[in-house]
This record gives sequence, structure tokens and C-alpha cells, in this order.
Amino acid sequence: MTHTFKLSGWLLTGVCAAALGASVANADPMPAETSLSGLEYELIGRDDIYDYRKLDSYAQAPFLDELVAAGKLPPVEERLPAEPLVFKTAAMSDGIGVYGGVFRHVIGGRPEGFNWLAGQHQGWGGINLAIQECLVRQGPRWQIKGEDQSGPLPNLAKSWEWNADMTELTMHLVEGIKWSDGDAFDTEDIAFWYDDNVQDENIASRISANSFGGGAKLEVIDAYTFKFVFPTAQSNTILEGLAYIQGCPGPSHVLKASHPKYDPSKSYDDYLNALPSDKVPVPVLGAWVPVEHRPDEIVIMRRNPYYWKVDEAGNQLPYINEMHFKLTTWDDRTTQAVAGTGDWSNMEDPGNFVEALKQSQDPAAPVSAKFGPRTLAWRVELNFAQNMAESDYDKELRGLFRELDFRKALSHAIDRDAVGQALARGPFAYAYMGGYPTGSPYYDADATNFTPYNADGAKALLAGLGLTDTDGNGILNLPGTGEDLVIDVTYKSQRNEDRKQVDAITSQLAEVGIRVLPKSIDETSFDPMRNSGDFSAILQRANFVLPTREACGNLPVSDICPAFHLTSAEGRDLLPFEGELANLVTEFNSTDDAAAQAATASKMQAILTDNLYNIGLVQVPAALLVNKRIKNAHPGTPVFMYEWAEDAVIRERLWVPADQQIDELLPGTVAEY
Ligand code: BQZ
Repeated sequence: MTHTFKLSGWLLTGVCAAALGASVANADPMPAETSLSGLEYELIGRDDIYDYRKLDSYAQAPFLDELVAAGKLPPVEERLPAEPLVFKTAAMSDGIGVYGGVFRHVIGGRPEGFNWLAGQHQGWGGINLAIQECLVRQGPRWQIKGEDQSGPLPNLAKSWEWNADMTELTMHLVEGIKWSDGDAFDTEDIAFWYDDNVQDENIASRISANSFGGGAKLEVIDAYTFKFVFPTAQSNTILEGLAYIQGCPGPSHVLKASHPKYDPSKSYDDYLNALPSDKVPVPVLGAWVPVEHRPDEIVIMRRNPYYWKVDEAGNQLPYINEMHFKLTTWDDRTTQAVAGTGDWSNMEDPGNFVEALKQSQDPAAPVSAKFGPRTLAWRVELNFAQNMAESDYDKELRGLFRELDFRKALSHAIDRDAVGQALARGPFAYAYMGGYPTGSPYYDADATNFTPYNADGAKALLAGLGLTDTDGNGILNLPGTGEDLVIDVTYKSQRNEDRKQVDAITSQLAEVGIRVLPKSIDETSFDPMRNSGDFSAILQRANFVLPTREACGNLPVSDICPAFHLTSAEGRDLLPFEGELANLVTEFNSTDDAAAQAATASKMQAILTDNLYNIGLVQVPAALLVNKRIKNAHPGTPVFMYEWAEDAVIRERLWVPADQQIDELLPGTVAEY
């Protein structure tokens, strides 16, 4: 494993998989990688970031004192849990903060709706993550040293324990958390989330029915205690599936009324749309509450007066009163961060890198920029569900996708250096073969099979599959239907970086006689399209750094996963190596021994890249742009590691010095229900 970036202590002790002998013999080794990462920081212990305890006294944002005095809110002690979550000062890069001001996000997504239990998103870019709180938390793990990497951190669940044979996981909620409308958060919300959403097959929740621990049953013990009973022995790794975006309960006191189980006059469609995007406020457990949504313009969020986290001086968090999500484009997120009209960007379009970095070098620039390791990677997903193809043409095409020689031909036809240069001139891009990107703690270069650019090799493989240009139009013809080999490649219209890669591979594949037909669709419609399996091929960012994060998007972990290989009514036509992958996921989850997991991950990497499960394109480092006004944004925060940076940076702890605060649009107010 050759991590060259300078993250002190970054290599988790003992996870160097190559040293464990898990590497495989490859035709071609990966070319040498040069790191651009400038991150250097000290790693800390698991318990150094926060704990839960009662403090002697509490304070709140001054305008809330007035609301309490006016009888509009109960006193802060009554709004907080008996033992709130307490952020430790020593782990804050700028220490305890002051109240007030605005944090300005800019995003390219649009809120689909607020029923996240039914799978809806709120527009991404940190808005989902500001609204939803989950049983456990992944983001801050980037800062924790290897020997303490024993799984996700507590959050709504403050602790948990297992029975002796690891078939029962008992979890303890923080007692006395309230929703932002003052309603109690307790196991009624947990039972509603799990029994009436996750386990209800009519609802497309973020955990598919019967997939959590092989179909765990939930038992409520009391208002704050519950347990999962698993059909087979588990490990701590199962907890990873209870972090964002999967383990995040919703307001049962509002949603039950629209759920068909509780009101048979309601349909599942009614339920899905129970909290439409134009109806705010909604009750949340997050630090800010959406109070105004002007479509295509802005979502304004105000501090949640019932938020259940404090600092060591007893100040109720968050420090920042108001959060904006300007609804524009992803590129504009970077433009506005550089210009200083936005406070944050995960700079992930390499086309912006050079200019943004140049501008942020100026000491007077409003923004600082730090590159992390390469964790952003793009891939082409080929649809393997041949038995779901509707036309003869699609049946034949998907049959080809299922041939390793065809996938190798595609990989050989792609000049990844040229794809990288099409994205941005310079040293940013590195070849990506699928599987873990080089910035993943599980990347193993020796287990990665490189299938490099070799147009003649591609042509020979295609000829070997019986593909020849029978009508002389420069495009190969399918041996069965005789039609031209045309592959529809769908991508997100708002993503310039995706479009540039589609363009690059369109001309590269044309060189070997394959015609790509690019099809762009809106980002909001993209996920439903992908989940339906109604596509030939997709080009998108992989988001595959850990095997446990949204595993369904990447690996064959259940009948509806991944979306590029769904199960038809006739059954599952798995490729042989997919069965091995599924077993490796089980193997990974069955242990929490870091070295054993790394060895398993290396085996996955070998299978994924030997078989070209996806056609990897390029991988790049991302830079996090944060406005210099913002305090406590730790300079080591990676854009994407255990979770996106919006989670990893711990926004409830961010603050802005009083003289640099921006005027609030809705000063003095909180959500009114
Ligand atoms: C980060 C992230 C926070 C989703 C989304 C979006 C969706 C995917 C992915 C990223 C955006 C930003 O990514 O690009 O920088 O702010 O939101 O959630 O691309 O379309 O489905 O998985 O997270």
C-alpha cells in the first residue's frame, strides 16, 4: 500500500493489506501515484471529541433568553436532555465560540421532500445532513487514531452492548432529546423508523427491507432502550449501517397520520409526500430547522431551540443562528466560495481547481483551500440485468456487458490520462480502476489490476467477441441483432465534470467502433431512474471509500443492490464473481478486527478490478474551501472519507467572531409550528 500523502499517523495501524499477503498477481501494476495532499494534523482518541454528561448550568443564544422570558419557549435546562452531548474544548481547533451570524451554503441539488424515512433527500450538499441526526455518526472519524477505530461514534444512541453470542445489540438513546417542535424523541420514533419504514417493503427507505443484519427484529425495552435481535451472529461493524443516511429516525408524531398502517385511507404515495418540500417548518433533530423554502432560490434554516448538544461551558449549540442553502449549481458553490459570497465548497470539479487555487493563494482571499487524498473517483456502471432487458437489442447488449472480454475491451479503449486532462490540465487526475480509490484506508495498489489504454488490444478483444463492422459505417455491429453497437450513457446534467468525461470516452470509444450516445438527466430524477434499473450505462462519481457506506450502491448485498444489477421476476442472474463479492461483504461485516477487514477489502479490490465490475475512469483529490471567518473548521477535514465534510467538520461547533458575522435574514426568530 503506497500512501504518499503526508497525513501524520494516517495509516491505521495494521491495515496495510499488502503486508498481509492479500495481494494478487497482476498483468499490469498501477502506475506510480503522486499525492497533492497538504494535510498534516495530529490524530486524537475516540473519546476526545465529545461525551455525554450533566453540566452545572447552561446558556443559550441571547435572543432565546428573550423568547423564554416572553413565555414562547421553556427554559433551556428543560429543553436539553438530562445529560446532553458535550463537545470537548481541547478538540476544537479555535475553542469555545460566540453566538450569532449566518453560515452560507450553496448547493446544486433541490429538496425532494422532507420524508427522509421514505428515502427522500433534501437537496444534498449538507442540507440533508443539517436536518437529519442518526443513531451513530461517521464523519468525525477521520480525526481518530488507528487503534481507536472501533467503529462509528455515538450520537442519538449514546451507548450499546452485545449479548455473549453477538445476536442481540441493545442500544441506549440519550434520554430527553426533543424534536425541534418540543415533542419527545424516544423509542416510539425508533419503532416507527424500523418497523414501519425500513421493514415495510412498500417504502423505499435507505435500508432495504430485511437487509439489516439479515433481517433483524426490533424489540423496544423502554422509552430509551431497544434492541436488535439478529438471525445470525454479528460484529460491531453492523453499526456502520446505522449512521447517516440509513439510521436516521423521523418525526413519528407527524408522519404516523399519513402512513397506511395507521390510517388505511392513506396510500403509500400519500405517505411519501407527507412532508412536501414546500411545507416548512418540519420537526427535526438537527441543529437547524428549515423555516423558509423559496424554490430555486434558497432554503433558510434557523437554529433549533431544542438542540441537544452543548459545549463544555454549557452553551447550547449550534453557535451559528442561521444557515442558508442557496439553490444554484454545484459549480457555483465553488465560484461563490472563492468570491466570498458562500462559506463552503467541496471543490470537486477539477475544471475549477487551478483558478480556485490560484485565487485562494492570495493572502487577501476570503477562503482557504486544502487538498486531501484522492477520494473522488468516477466510473461507468454497466447494466448486468440481462433478464430485465425489454428489447432484443438490450438483451444482446447486456449479454455483452456480462462478458469480461467486453469490459476489458472498454477499459483498454479508454485513455485515462486523456480523460484526466479533459477534466483539468495538470497533475490532478490518476487512473481509477474501480473499487477503492487511493485515498481510501482500504486501497491496496498491489491488489488493483490495471487494464491500461491499448486500443489495438481493445479491437482484438472486440473482434474475438464476433463484433465486426458489417455495414462499413465505422460502428461495430452486434453478431445477433446485427444492429450498430450503440451504448446510451446517462449522466447528471448539472455535473460539468461528468459531462466532460462522457465527452472524452465518447470520442475514445468511437476509435474502436463503439458509439456512445450521451443522455443527460436532471440530478433530482437521477436516483429514481438509477434505482429503477431502467438504463444501459451510467457515468457518475463512485462515492466508494468504505465497503460499509451505502454498500447497496456498490455491491451485491441484496436483491435490489446494486442498481446496475437488479433481480428480475425470473430471479437473480448473478455473475459468478458477484457471489464472491457478496461473501466478502459478509466476511468484512463479521469482524471488527482492522487487519482482518483490510485483508478482506484487498480481496474485494482484486475481484472488483480483475473483473472490471465497473469501468473506472479517473480519481482526483478534492479540496475543501472554507471562508476564513469560520472558526473551528479543522484544517485537516477531508472532503470525503467516512462521510462528507459537512458531517466531518461538525458544523454545530462552527462559529464566527462577532465583528465578522453576517446579518441574519430572520433575526430573533425560531421555527413556529
Ligand atoms: C457533498 C454531498 C453531501 C449523493 C451528493 C449528490 C447526489 C448523490 C451525493 C458533495 C453532494 C455533493 O453529493 O456533490 O460534495 O456536498 O452532496 O451530501 O451528488 O446526487 O446521490 O450520494 O452525496
